[in-house]
Amino acid sequence: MMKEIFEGIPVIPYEGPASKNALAFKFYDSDRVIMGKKMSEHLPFAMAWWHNLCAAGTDMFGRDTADKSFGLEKGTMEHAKAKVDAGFEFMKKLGIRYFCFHDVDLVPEADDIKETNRRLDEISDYILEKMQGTDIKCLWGTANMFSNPRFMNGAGSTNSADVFCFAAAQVKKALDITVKLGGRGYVFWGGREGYETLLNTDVKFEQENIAKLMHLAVDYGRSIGFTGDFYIEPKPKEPMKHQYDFDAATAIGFLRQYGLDKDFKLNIEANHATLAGHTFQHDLRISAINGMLGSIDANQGDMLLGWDTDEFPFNVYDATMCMYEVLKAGGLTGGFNFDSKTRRPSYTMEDMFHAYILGMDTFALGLIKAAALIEDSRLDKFVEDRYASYRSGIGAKIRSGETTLAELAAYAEKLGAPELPGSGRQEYLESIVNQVMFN
Ligand code: XUL
Ligand code: CO
Repeated sequence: MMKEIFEGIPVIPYEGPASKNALAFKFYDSDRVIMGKKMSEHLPFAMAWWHNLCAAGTDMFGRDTADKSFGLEKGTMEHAKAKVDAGFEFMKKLGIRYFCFHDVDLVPEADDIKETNRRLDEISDYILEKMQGTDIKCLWGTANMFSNPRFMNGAGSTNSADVFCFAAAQVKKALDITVKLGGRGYVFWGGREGYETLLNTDVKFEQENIAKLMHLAVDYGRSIGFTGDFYIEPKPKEPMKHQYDFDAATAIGFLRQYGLDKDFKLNIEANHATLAGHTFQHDLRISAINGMLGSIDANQGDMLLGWDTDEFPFNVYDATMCMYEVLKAGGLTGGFNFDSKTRRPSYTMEDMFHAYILGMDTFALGLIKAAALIEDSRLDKFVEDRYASYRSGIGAKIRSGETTLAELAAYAEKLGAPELPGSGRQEYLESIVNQVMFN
């Protein structure tokens, strides 16, 4: 039997809202049926390899606080395997069925890409072995094309054709591994695809090249049997001053302009949406109404801080509004990846579990409350009634396109002046939300 890594931490049980046990779920009850589906099906949670198994609390002002060596020397293949062991033990104890990875989260990057790829073959064989007899799979994979100095000017958007080829090589290998591990999706987060100053940048040229890299990825992915979705993960800033995939609307426009919209959907991250000056719900809605809501990076930012803090989701209102969008969109083809990290002072192994229990319970509560809001139906009814004037008469003609500007102008002149459009009733609707949240 393999040595237990998270000693003293049991399989996390569901104990219900009254439990005071720190290592138990209070709301995430995997088999509970909500609107005809089990919670575990509504909420395909994923562990982010980078934050959970790699990040150790380093920030710009200080080194690691957490020990993620798992008893082995970092930077070795033994340590890479220990991370796999730790990851699988962690997921099993929490009942998590998916993981997400960047290529270089899995293995230490070598100087020569051939050696990095050999290491990726070795580790993915090992992961496959660990997957056997479990229901754990890959949610999505991606290539880290932002940490290595060669990507300082971007990957697809780089000024160097040689660097572009390195990006292509990493995408190819990350796709191979994603397919090998049964991945549902493949993500392009823009990384350094953006610019610092227009004085040295040809924006059109760079965007065309990003699209070229994505087309090449789609062609290659389909050729090796990848049937899942490709995703863009929008983000407005960090690390570049201006990122090309600013928000959902920008990314959708880009995908359509370059003919990528059949193969791509979006992976919406809460903290990225708020950095773009939107609510999380806004970017989910924009994705959903365009048929492009694919997957979610579940985290939250801090409104007092202007950067990507990647905190574990705690805000139940936001999680409720997220699940409201997800339920209305008919669910996700992807899942909920905790692109979240424990705070620097939360450095113990137990904190890793507290963090996931918090995140999973927050989304479970969000699911329960979103279903209750839909079943309550007062919000839906209000929105339906609000647009009633378009269901008959001149409104119906506008909707069906059977009118002209001249006809509408004549109608308005006959009217003299319209009545006010009706109260938006925001405060009333917010009180319904509170009533449902705390009934
Ligand atoms: C960065 C971020 C990434 C992507 C994957 O802000 O969210 O971790 O999710 O590259
Ligand atoms: Co993310």
